Amino acid sequence: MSEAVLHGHPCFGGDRHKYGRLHLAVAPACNIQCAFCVRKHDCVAESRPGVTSKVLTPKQALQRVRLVMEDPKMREVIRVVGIAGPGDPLANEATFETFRLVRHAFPDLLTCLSSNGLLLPERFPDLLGFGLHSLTVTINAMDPEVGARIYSDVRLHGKLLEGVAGARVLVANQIEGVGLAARHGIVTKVNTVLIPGVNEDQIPLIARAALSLGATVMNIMPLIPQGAFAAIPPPSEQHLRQVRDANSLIIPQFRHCSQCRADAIGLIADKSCGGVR
Ligand code: CLF
Ligand code: SF4
Repeated sequence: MSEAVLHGHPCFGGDRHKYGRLHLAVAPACNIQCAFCVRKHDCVAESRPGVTSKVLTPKQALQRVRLVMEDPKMREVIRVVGIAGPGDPLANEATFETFRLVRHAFPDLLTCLSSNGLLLPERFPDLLGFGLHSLTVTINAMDPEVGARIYSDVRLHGKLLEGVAGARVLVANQIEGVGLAARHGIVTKVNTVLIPGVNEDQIPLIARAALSLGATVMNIMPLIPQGAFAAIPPPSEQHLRQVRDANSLIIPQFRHCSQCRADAIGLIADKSCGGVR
């Protein structure tokens, strides 16, 4: 990991008490359905991925960056501009336009994107085109049979792929995408949702794949039970710690994730940092 990353990016080992991120919620559409995902576009009370107060256009997003960076306190804190939803960033053209606008106006801010990875291989040239700095791919299974329990459908090029067929394509594209990004010098992280009783046995397989593909860090996050997985109890803190500890023998673990909203702003440790200011 480069010094700039270590010091500046709170989700990649940078000082999370000093440096923060600004999420731009420009990406409402998604191309898969995860069993634990419920997206809301009007919620200021909930703080979790998939939630935003408002979906912004690329121009509104740039305006938001300008407003935030006018505040001297925020200017001290914000190092990263991230797009992480509320849907999948790569499934929304607005993501690319927003990054182009922000890169041009604020070349010193690190650009960061979080995706399910389905479109990574085909959209990778566009990410290289505007100089993406860091990438997160959420991989919850390596085995498509397990993936089929987590992803009810996958939509690619107008085709609906259900069950194992969809999961197989998704996993293949995630693997190809992580490898591409790491080989091109993009700092890459793999996020995995720990879903008790569903994907525990997959996690070491994901960790080994992430390491061999060139990812720098893994982030194992607890399930937030909702949607089709609403009845699954989330892992206890002790369970989560055990899984992180075990997998830290394979690849470094990021342990400070706040499972941010799509419009979060400020320090990742600050749970009140979501919502439009
Ligand atoms: Fe945002 Fe994600 Fe970039 Fe960080 S969040 S797009 S890598 S700038 Fe960070 Fe938030 Fe956890 Fe994500 S704490 S949910 S890992
Ligand atoms: Fe929700 Fe993200 Fe899964 Fe899409 S990829 S269904 S936005 S969790």
